Amino acid sequence: MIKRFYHFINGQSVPSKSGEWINSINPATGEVWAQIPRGNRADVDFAVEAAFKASQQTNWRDNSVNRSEILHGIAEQLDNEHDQLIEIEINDNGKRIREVAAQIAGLSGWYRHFALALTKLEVEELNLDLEGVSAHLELIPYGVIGAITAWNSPLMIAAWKVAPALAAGNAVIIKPSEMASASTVLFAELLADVVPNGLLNVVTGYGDEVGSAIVDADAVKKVSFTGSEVGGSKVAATAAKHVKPSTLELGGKSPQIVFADADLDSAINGVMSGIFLSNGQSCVAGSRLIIHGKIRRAFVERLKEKLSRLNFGSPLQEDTDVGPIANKAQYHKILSMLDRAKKEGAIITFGGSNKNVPGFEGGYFIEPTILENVSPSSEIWRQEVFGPVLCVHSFVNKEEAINLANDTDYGLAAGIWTTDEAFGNEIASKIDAGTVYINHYRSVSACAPVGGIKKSGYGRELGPNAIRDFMQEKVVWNGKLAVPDPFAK
Ligand code: TXE
Repeated sequence: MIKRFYHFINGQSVPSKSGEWINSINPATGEVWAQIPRGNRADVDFAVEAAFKASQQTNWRDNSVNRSEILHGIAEQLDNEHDQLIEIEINDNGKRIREVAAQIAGLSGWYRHFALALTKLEVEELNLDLEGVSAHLELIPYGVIGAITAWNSPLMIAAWKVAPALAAGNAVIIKPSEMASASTVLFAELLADVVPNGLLNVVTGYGDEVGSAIVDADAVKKVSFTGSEVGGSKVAATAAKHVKPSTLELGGKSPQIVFADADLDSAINGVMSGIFLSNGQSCVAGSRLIIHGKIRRAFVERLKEKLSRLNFGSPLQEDTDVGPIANKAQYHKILSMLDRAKKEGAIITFGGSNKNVPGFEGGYFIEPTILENVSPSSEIWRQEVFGPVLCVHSFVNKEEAINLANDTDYGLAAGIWTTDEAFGNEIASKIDAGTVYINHYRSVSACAPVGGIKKSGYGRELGPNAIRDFMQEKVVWNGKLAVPDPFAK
């Protein structure tokens, strides 16, 4: 039975006005398991109208409804219902249950964090260098926020946008990826009795139909986007046309730099988790291993040995190590990039092909892959693969390591492995990236901003300013002295 999901607008599940549907394919089997509405501008207009109306309610804007309590309510509902969301997200994007369960169990934490952070937002008195006046800063919500998300971690990416945006007093319209929309729709439905109508809406469909219409809508005053560089640059262009801000969290080509003094067990595990968890379909995937020449051979041999023990299978199975790639387009993109890499001279020293997994013959499985002899000018070294592909390059000194790491259009994350803490910090200060990890990889916290430099995007999510980023500043001046005649002679 193919399950149908709907848009969620103004507290109700509604089909698309077009009456058209998009098939959701289960990447483990290659079969259609659900359908989502193919939204259009009319659906977006409907959602924008509802969101605008909801965002203008005085008790929401001035927080007399207690937004913090509503966020706590979201967290509680997520804790009660998270099991339902896990399987649905896996059906859509094929991520392993161990990873998805951990992510979804953690969702309530993001909402609770912002419920608390909201209570600490205050009207700020400004310290002026002027006499006879005082001024204070008020923070006002934008109104309606457009949240456009990607297929790799739909609910976690949504949480990073929805929680602070609601905390700030906005209404939100989420456009999940057409490749993995179901969990976001169910999430909104589960909150029907928790979040007042119109404040949380989901419109599904294609980026150039629904996504672009959201960015183009006058009442949408800010857009937060996670996805590809191409999508992000279109979003930014449309947003600029309307003079509205956008935050872009885009791709990466993150380096993992391993120095000769590194704790090799940790470094190997860190490099593995950086690139092979989620099949490398993670914005911070540590896809370039830059390693001291002295330890390279032994390091790669140990990596290969560990990879050879991983078992492929259903992402719903607890003991599966490698599930499918999230969708057919991504599967073909990875395989064709591997083909071109070989033509450019890279040598595949592990994996390199698709994988036939018994019982899942229609699934999109690819072997974890290690490429050596990779030229720093080749496509595979420079472009984001978003797949389980690790490119290896050695260095002889720290200057070469830093140059290799920074010679990229991206700047999302980087890993540094060394037992010398001061040296690690010195290298970190020279790496161009929004996040640098020393002797671990992948931590995220609501207290630490996430985002990129260069073509990895701009603006930040999470961190101490996350709620303020969804608000605008207004300065209110108070005169304390009689105002003199400006033309007095
Ligand atoms: O991204 P898209 P895709 C990278 C990764 C991957 C590639 C393509 O390299 O191979 O992007 O993935 C919406 N106006 N990342 O095709 O198309 C789209 O519908 C408004 C990195 O999924 O950018 C979806 O909801 N919206 C990334 C979202 O944007 C538009 C995670 C992302 O889709 C739009 C995913 C438009 N014109 C992919 N065009 C990361 N940083 O983690 C598309 N969309």
